[in-house]
Order: sequence, then structure tokens, then C-alpha cells
Amino acid sequence: MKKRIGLLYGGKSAEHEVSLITATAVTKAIDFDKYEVIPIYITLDGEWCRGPQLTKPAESVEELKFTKEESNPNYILEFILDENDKQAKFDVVFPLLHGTYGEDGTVQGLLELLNLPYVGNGVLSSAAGMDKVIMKQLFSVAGLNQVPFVYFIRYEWNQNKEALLSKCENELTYPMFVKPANLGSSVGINKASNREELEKAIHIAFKYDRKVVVEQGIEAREIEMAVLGNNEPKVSVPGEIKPTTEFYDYESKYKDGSTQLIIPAEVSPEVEAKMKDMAIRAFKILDCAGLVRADFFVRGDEVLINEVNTMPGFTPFSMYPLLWQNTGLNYPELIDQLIELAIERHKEKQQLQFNRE
Ligand code: G1L
Repeated sequence: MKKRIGLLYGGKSAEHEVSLITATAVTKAIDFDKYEVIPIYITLDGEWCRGPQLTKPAESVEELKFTKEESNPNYILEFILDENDKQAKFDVVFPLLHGTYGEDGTVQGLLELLNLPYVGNGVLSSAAGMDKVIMKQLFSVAGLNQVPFVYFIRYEWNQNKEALLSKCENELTYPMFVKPANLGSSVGINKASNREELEKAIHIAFKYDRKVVVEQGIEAREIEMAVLGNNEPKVSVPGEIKPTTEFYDYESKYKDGSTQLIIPAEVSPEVEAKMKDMAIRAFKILDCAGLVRADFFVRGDEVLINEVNTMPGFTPFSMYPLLWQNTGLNYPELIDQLIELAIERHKEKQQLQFNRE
């Protein structure tokens, strides 16, 4: 019997288009002999629209856009919950989106409540992975080397700007990077080389989140690794990002392709072993499932973890799939593996006891 996959994409977020492009790429790679694919499109307004079962790859992004009027039944949740409709249940849901409002873990929470197996990270790791401060604090508990940082919430900033600027200057040195704590992409991130720029960058970052983190800027190479698995996660070869602009920002990340990916990255066996160990420790401390992309700064022989991405770019030309491609696992095989890992984790969870004996 073919497995029925619910492909969930779009969403009420800045990554709407990226999600659509990724969903199109997944339909081009997924094995239609093994899977029935049912597209579920979330519009920019947040409406859930189910499209007809796909029998072949989508040729364009437009083919995957539906309206509420054409989706049948109208309400996807009623559809999923409808015990009478043989079409209703999914074997696995493949969520290719950030949470409805950009805060992750929300979609995963919905899928948990529906008791549906789904690809990738759960509620806890998705939410923790979206908050740079929580993530850094967990890395620190795991004893992972990282750049020094300072953080505060808007309320504290408004209470005493001078004290917080001094705290940054006492604990860090210029240049510093100022970032909103949540948000996966690089929106609202600015570099500061003096007190005036720092204050301005903090002001901008607070437009995007109520919590801001100021990081020590360092001269280092940016190298990433892909992790895949559940209880015994495997790590790919490393890949290096060579930015051509000042730093790896939103524009160059998604639009103009001005970054160069070097796979495999040229690193010593010692550095590679260090990164591998750190990638697995990061995966475990965040309680990840399925996949994560681990991002490092490498300076000589020193390795610092920058962050992990629980929902990495996922087109065949994105770092995560390319890293596996270069490790001997192609894009269709990667999709297969992720689906199997989703089923494996769901089975393990089904065996848990929820009440006292
Ligand atoms: F389902 C996976 F595999 F876990 C998964 C989910 C989401 C992989 C990659 C992503 N990435 C994204 O959703 C995106 C925000 C980068 C847009 Cl496609």
C-alpha cells in the first residue's frame, strides 16, 4: 500500500514563497510509486486549502496554489478529523513551513494533537531552535564553545539604555552583531562598530522581537554540517559558505545568489571531528528529531557553534540537501529517509504510557 503524505506549505509568514518553491521541488523528487501526495496550501491570509491528490510533479509554483473555494471539503481540519472519509488520514505530514506567525513549534503542536506522524523536529526543538537566546543557553549547558553574547528584553532596554550599552561594551568588543532573538532568517540583523551604531542596531532589532541578542563579532570561516536521524543521528561532510557581501544577510541568502557553497569544505580531520561531535551534542541538547543543520564559526583550529537550524533551506540547491548529496544520499533518498524517521518516532511515542497503572 502506498503511504499517504500530506505536503503542508505556504503559510502566513515571510517565508511563504520559499516554502512554495520548496514544496514544488519536493513534488519533483518524491517517488509517486511509493507515495500518494496530498497538497495542503496555507494562504498568506492563513487559510488552509486542500488541493486534489497529486499524481505527478508540480511543474510550477502556481500549480500548488489553491483557494478556499476549490478546496474540498472547505475546512482542512474537518477533513483531517473526518473518520468517515477514507481519504482523510495521512500516514505522514511533511510540514514545509514556519509556524503560522513565524513562531515555530505551533504547527508541530497541531500535528501532535491530531496524533499524526510528521517529518522533522517536534514542538520543543522547533520552538527552542527559533529563539537564539534559549538555544545559546542550552549550548552553554552542553559545554559547547560559542561566541560571547548579551541579551535583554525591550522593557529592560526602555528602563535603562545607558546601562545596557555599557554592559555590551564591558562584556564584548566591537564589532558586534545585533539580532532579534526569534526569526529564522537574517531580518533585523545589523553589525555595530561603535556605541552609536550599537544603539541604532538595537532599536531596529526591537522592531522584530521583544528580545534582542548582541553577539561578539569574529573573523572566522562559516562552515555547516547536516545532521539526520532520531536516536542515532548521522552527520554529513562539512560545507563552507563564502559570502561576497559584507555578511551573510537576508538578500544574499535567498535572492541574489551571491554566496558560494564549497562542499566538502577544506578542514583538517581534527576540526571535522570536533564539528561532528558538536553537531551531535547540539542535536541532542535541543532534543531534535529527523534533521538539523548545524552552523559553525571556524578560526584556525578553534570551532565555535553559531546556531542550529531545525528548518533549514530544503530545495535541491540548499546547503542541507547538498551536504547529503555529497555524503552519498541524494534528494529523493533524503526525502524517503525523513519520512521513515517520522514514522519511527511516532511509533516510539505511541508506546509511551500516559497514565498511572
Ligand atoms: F520537514 C522537514 F524536513 F523537517 C523540513 C521542514 C521545513 C525541512 C525543511 C524545512 N524548511 C522550511 O520549511 C523553510 C522555512 C526553509 C521553507 Cl521551505
